Amino acid sequence: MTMVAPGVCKQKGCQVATTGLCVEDIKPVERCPHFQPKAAVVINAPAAPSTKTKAAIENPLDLPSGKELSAAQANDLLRIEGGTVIALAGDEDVGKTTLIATLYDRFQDGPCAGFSFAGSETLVGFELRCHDARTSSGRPSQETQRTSRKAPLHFLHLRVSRDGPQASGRERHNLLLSDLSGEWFKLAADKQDECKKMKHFRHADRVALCIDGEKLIDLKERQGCVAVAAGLLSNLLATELLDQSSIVDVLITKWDKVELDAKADIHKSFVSQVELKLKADFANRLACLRFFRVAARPDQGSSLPLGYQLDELLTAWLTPRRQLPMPPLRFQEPSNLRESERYLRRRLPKYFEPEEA
Ligand SMILES: Nc1nc2c(ncn2[C@@H]2O[C@H](COP(=O)(O)OP(=O)(O)OP(=O)(O)O)[C@@H](O)[C@H]2O)c(=O)[nH]1
Ligand SMILES: [Mg+2]
Repeated sequence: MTMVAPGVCKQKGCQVATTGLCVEDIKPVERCPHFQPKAAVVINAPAAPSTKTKAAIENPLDLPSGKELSAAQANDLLRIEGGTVIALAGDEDVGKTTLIATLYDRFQDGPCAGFSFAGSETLVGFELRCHDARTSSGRPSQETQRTSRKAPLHFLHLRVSRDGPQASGRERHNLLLSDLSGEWFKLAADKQDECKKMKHFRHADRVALCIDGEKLIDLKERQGCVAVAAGLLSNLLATELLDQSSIVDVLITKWDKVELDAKADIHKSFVSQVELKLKADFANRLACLRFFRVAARPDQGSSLPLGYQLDELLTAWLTPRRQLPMPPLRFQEPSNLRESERYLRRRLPKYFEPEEA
């Protein structure tokens, strides 16, 4: 209910504040020189529920959705438990999301690469991604929903474990896999300004750059898809999101399509040439550049198993990386440096001018 208090009057005997009537009988009361209007006051109106209250009613414990982790949530998990971050990259439809979903699916039948499933903070997200590929979805063919370009960067999480060295109990590892629409990678391959936005690459332990095997066997498509992969690597290096400490795995996806093609041998030799060219152009600018031929979800006619080569990939991803040797000093250090300055010079020598000979 809304009531408006009329105002007050200083005149002796005037009860305008309670009756609304002027002692001088001036109408309307606002015209009386002694009348002082009050600000309109809303009394007894039920308070509109704040958005916070509404959210608290819908999700009283503020539980995570289980669909995916934001970059901030992934950071929190890494800070508390540690883990390995894999930044997936590659053009639209190359098979990034399918690879993530199949990695989870592989654990449904038992251990994978010696590791057992030990939980996930994004179970709902994995199940949603796997659903369309399963017969229970009622779809005639295996499909994965396209990742929306509007979806911000997000991560899927797998916790795996295996017996550690004797008496040390079970080892547990967290794997965080980024999922981002291929449209962003196409832009990033084209323009360095777009590439700069992909800051998560700087913090990734490994990059998995996917090239579409189905396009590599198509004469009209193959040069274009190699150009996107090379452009992306080149821009990630130029923008210093990757450098000589980065590990990049190039994944030739949908390998079942290559194997099934009538001209498989010719296509395999083209793929080998592509791998050699990428190695020649980029290997010495990275800590490691390796190649895997994978089929996350082979077509039904293929003899390749579900998740072909994913065990090898998982082993590589979960192997602790070797400590990089300290880069050799390229110049004489001044003797009066503080220890922190000495350390900076060793770690980031490119930011210091070499001493005059
Ligand atoms: N034959 C075959 N098809 C595959 C394989 N992996 C993925 N696909 C199919 O390729 C299509 C695209 O896969 P996605 O995983 O959605 O590709 P994406 O890279 O995530 O695409 P965006 O989200 O658009 O960037 C889907 O229809 C998959 O079923 C594979 O190993 N073999
Ligand atoms: Mg996707």
